[in-house]
Order: sequence, then C-alpha cells, then structure tokens
Amino acid sequence: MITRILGLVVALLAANARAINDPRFDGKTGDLLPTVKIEAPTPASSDVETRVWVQFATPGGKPARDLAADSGISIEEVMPGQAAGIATPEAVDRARKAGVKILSAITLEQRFGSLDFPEKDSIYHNYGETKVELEKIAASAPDLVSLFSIGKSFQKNKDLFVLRLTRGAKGAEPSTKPGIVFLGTHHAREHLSTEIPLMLAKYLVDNRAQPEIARLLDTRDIYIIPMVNPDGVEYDISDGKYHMQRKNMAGVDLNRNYSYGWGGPGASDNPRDETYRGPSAFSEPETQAVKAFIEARKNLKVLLSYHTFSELILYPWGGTNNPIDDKPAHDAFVAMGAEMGKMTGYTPQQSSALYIASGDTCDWAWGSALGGKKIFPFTFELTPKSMWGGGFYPGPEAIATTFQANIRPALYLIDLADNPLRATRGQSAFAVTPAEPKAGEALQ
Ligand code: 0X9
Ligand code: ZN
Repeated sequence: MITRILGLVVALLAANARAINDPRFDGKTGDLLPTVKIEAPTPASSDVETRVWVQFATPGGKPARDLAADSGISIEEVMPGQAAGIATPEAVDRARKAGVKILSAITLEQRFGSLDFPEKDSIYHNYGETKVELEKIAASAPDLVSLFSIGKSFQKNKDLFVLRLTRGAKGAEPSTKPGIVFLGTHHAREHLSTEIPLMLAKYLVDNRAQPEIARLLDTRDIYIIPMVNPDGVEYDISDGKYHMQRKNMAGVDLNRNYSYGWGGPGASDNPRDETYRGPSAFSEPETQAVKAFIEARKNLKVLLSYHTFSELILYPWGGTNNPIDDKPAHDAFVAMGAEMGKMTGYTPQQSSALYIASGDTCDWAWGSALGGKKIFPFTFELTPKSMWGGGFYPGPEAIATTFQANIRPALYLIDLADNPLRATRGQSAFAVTPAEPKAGEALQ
C-alpha cells in the first residue's frame, strides 16, 4: 500500500515536472484564453473499491444459492457444498442475516490482484476515481455544476454520470441556452478519452472567473459524460495489466450500436468481432442512456465524442463516402475542422475517409437525433498519432499535453453552439484567426 502511495506521489511529481517543462504550458495559447491553469488529475483513492470476494456454504444446494443471490451477492462460482461471488459488504451482511453461512470474505484486490491501472499509469482515472473526481468538481462550484446519472451500465452496478456546467439551471432542469455535450470512453481501452473531458470540466470550473469562460458558463449549457463504457474500462484494467478491451461487457461495440445506418457496412453481425454492432440498434443500456439523454435536450447543438488514437478530427458521414447534402452545414464542418486542426495539429476529414463504419454516435447525432434539428457532431481521435506513441496506452505524460492541445477546440465548440454556421465566417472568439467583424455585425 505504502509503495503504491509513494508510486503515485512520484508519478504526480514527474507529470507536473513534465507539464511545467512543456513549452506549450506558457499560458500563451491565445490572446483571448485565460492563463492556462492545469493540475494533474487527482491521484487514485485506494478505498473506492469496497466490494469483496465472498465464499459461502450451500449445504442445501440451490436454495442456499438463491438466498445468497437474493441478498445481492453476484454468484460467480458454484462448487459442491459451497459457492462464491462478488458482493458489497452490505450484501454480505444481508446474506449473513438471512441465514447464509459466510466462509470467507476477502477484498477483490486480494482475490484478483490489482483492480486498477498498472502502477505507471495510476494517474489515469478508473471508474471509482472518476466518480470521486466528478463529485469533487460538482461540490467545488454548486452554483454552476450539477452531477447526475443517466442510467446504469450493462453490468448494472455502475452509473453513467453526467456533469452539467451552466449558470442558472441545475440537474435535469430544461434550458433554452445553446447546448453542447462531450462524451468519453465509448471504447474501454481509450482511457485518455476519459481524462480529457474530465480535465475540461475542472478547467472550466477553475477558470470560471476569467471573463471569456464566465461568458460561456453564463450563455451555454455544457454537458460532460466522461465514461460511456465504465464496465469495459474496469475490465480493461482488471488485474493490473491491460486487456485491450474495446466493447462493453455484453460484447457490443457501442460505436456501432446507434440507429442511423445501423447494420450497414463497417460493422459486424458476429458477436465475436471487435466491431459487433449488437443484436439491434440501441440494444445496449449505455447507448440507450445517451440516446434518451440527448433526445430530452432539444437545446443541444454540438457534440464531441472523444476517442483515441490517430490525431484526427472527424465529421459526418461515417457510414457512407458521400458528403452530407446540406451545403452550408458541410462548409461549416470543413471550416470548423480546419480551425480545430490548426489548434491541435490533428488532421480534419470526413469520418468515412478513415474507414466506413455504420452506427456510430456522430452519424446518429447528425442524421436522426432531435428529428430534423441537427446536432453538429465531431469524433476526435486523440493522441498519439500512431502505435509508436503508445497506441491506446500512451502513458501518463500524454495526459497534460493532450489536454493542452484540446482546450481551445473545446472552448471554440462551446462558443459556436449557438450557431455553428458562424464558423464559416470565422466568427468565434476562440478561432485561431478571429474574423474582422463586418459593418453592422458584432462578434458574438
Ligand atoms: O472505429 C471507431 O469507432 C472510431 N475509431 S476507434 O479507433 N476509436 O475505434 C472511429 C469512428 C469514426 N467513424 C467512422 N469512421 N464511421
Ligand atoms: Zn474509439
């Protein structure tokens, strides 16, 4: 335990030192941007996971197992005369009181080894740490931030959290302010895609007094869903080494499970495949939750789904090589892509130029969500550029630099949420080269 805490401290110090030495950490990312204040993510809280591996006697066979299951123990192993499974301490207590003879209860870490990131990557947030971090952010600015769950994961024991940042509306209260949603970790192994939206939330709160950030918080409705696939994330790190898990724990690729174009090319109907689309569109609790969340908020105008890796900025369509047939919108996607490309060094392109894939978040957001009222969606493939940079596991040093590159595009998109078509005229306070206002037309 002590070694683990020492390791965390060393990792944090190292990450800070790297951040400070990074030439991009000079606060000069743009005249209109506040001085960048970045803190390393909060280190692991080792007491988040309290579930235990419990063994209990089953003298009568199935009735004893039923009793245990009914008390909340998820039974994983059945042997003659006994069984074992995973449970919260409360469930163990309930089972004991109900008459189940508990033989032993040990922590999941004792049973399975570490339930966390490998030591070198412990700065990344697992599910429990993400929850704690979200709670901290919400508690630090209750006038601006609310935290709620939009549903449970497939395994039913994890919440799909949403952090909402706006002045004047709380929780699920409707708002007519232009809205934007940031999503992370549809794909379990893409852990950096949890860190970036999490850091964005903290950045907005920490810098809320800066006039430009205050303006965004006053006039926009900002939603952050940092972990769409928490079951997969936890499995990916479940024994101290990575499992290269992509799908949710029902074995479905969540980024092939949305309804627009579902079942089309670039998505598999074979459950064993990595890109299995699921038995039907929106078959999964995770995508159902995102769908219901978005459909209930007609004010959403922009969506950014973070993935890794390749350093790309992708816009619809993804399921066909045809461009979208709305010319002004297409021009806006191209303009936004180019602008954000300059900010990040990432390459902007139509999603299908990477490869055709049907049923992804963005095609649905553009093609079907909110009926005809289209949401401007982007997929960002974050750092690294290639497998040489660590692929899905680029290490702790990737977090701060990737966030640094991604602040400005996030602010730019938040700003444009009132009318993304403004991008075509270069009109955003966060554009790299803000447009000169035309006569009689003030910059918004
Ligand atoms: O394949 C995906 O779901 C995304 N790439 S990843 O490596 N993160 O898995 C890209 C989705 C982009 N959309 C389409 N090409 N349709
Ligand atoms: Zn992905």
